[in-house]
Amino acid sequence: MNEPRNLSIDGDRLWDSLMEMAKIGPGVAGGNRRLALTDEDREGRDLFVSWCEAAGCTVRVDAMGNIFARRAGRDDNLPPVVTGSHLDTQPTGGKFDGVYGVLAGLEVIRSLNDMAYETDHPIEVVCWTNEEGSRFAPAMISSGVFAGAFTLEEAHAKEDVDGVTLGAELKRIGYAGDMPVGGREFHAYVEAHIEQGPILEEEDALIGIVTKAQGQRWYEYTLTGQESHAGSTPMDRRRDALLGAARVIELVNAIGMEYAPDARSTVGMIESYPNSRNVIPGQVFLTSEFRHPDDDVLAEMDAKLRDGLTKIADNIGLESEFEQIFYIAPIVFDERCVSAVRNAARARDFAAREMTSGAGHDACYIAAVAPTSMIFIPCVDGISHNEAEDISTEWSTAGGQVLLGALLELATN
Ligand code: HGY
Ligand code: MN
Ligand code: MN
Repeated sequence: MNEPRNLSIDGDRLWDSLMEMAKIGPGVAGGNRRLALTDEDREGRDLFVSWCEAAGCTVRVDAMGNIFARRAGRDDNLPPVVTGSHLDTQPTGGKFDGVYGVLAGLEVIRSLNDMAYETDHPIEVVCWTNEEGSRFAPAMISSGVFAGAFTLEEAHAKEDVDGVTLGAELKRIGYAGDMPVGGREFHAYVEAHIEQGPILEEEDALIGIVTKAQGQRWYEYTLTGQESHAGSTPMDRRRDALLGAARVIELVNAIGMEYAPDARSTVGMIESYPNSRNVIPGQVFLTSEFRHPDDDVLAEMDAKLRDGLTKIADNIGLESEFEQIFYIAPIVFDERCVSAVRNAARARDFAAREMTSGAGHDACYIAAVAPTSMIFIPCVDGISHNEAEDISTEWSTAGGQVLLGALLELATN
C-alpha cells in the first residue's frame, strides 16, 4: 500500500539522462540534429526504449512509429494516464525541445518504481514521431494521425526534400509498428515541455500552467516568372520570381506586425531557381506560417495574404501556385488536467503562471481525443529551435516534480 510521504523525482538522474540523450546526433554548435526517422533519430529511440525496458515498462510501437512505454496500474483495465513528447529535433535544434518531456515522463516512472508506488491507472510515456514537421511537413503529424486529423496513408506518403517517404523511413529504421494508431482511450494526457519563449524566465516563474495553445496555418508557394539574362533584359521586361518572393516576405511580415502583439508570421524556407548570379530567377519555392490564439484573426490574416499574393503576382506577371498545407485551430486545454498541474505546482510552492503556448505540440492534437494539459519550464533567454537552447537543472527538476504530482492526481481514483 502507498504510505503518504514526500514523493519526489530524482532530478540528477533526469539531468544525466538528458545529457546522455544529447550525445546522440550532435549539432555543430552544442545542440542536436536528430531529424525525424534518420539514423540519429533511430539511435535516440533505441536508447529511450532500452531505458524504458530497464524500468520494467512494456513497450509497444504503432504504425506511425509512436513508442508507448507502459507501467502497469493496480487495475490494468483502466485507461492509461499518458505523458511524453518527441525526440526528433530541428536541423539546428536544442537538447531539450521535446526531449525534456519524454525523459521527464520516464523519470516519473523510474521514481514510482523506486518508491514502489502503485497508481490505480496505468501510466504510459509516449515518444511521438516527427513532431517538428521539419523533415516531413506538417508538424505533429503522428499525434495528428492518432487524433484522426490525418489518415495513416496520407502520413506515410509524406515526402522529404529528397522524395523519401515517411512510411519508407519508418520501415528502414525498424519503427513501423503493428499497433493501430489511435482508437484507444487516454484517461488524461499531460505533456511537459520547455516554454521556448522568454516569459517564465523574465517573470522568475518556475512553472507555466498551459491553458491554451495558439492556432496555426502553414503555406507553400511556387512563384513562376521567366529566367533571362541579368545584363541584357531591361528592367521593365522582367518577370523576376525572386522579386515576387521578396514582396511576399515583406507582406507576410507586415500582416504579422499588423496583428501584433499576439500574431506570429514567418517565412522559413526559400529556394530560388536556377540560383545563378547572372540569371533573373525564373522560379521560387517558399513557405510561410501564421499563428494566433484567435481563430477569426487567423482567418483575417489568411484572407489578407491571399489578396496580397494575387496583387504581387499580377504586378510582376508571375504565375503563383499557393497551398495551405496545415491548419490547426487554437486549443483550450481540459480544466481537470490544468488544475492537476496547478495543484502540483502549488503543493511545492513553485512560482507559476498560466499561459498560452506559442509553439505547437502533440498535446494540441491529443486535446481533441483526451483530457489534456501541458507543463512549461523556462528556457534561457527564451531561445529554442537554436543549438544554444538551454535550461537549468533547477528548472528541469521542478518540471519533473510537477509532472509527478499532476500524473499522480490524475492516475488515482
Ligand atoms: O512548430 C512548432 O510549433 C513545433 O516546434 N513543431
Ligand atoms: Mn517541441
Ligand atoms: Mn520544436
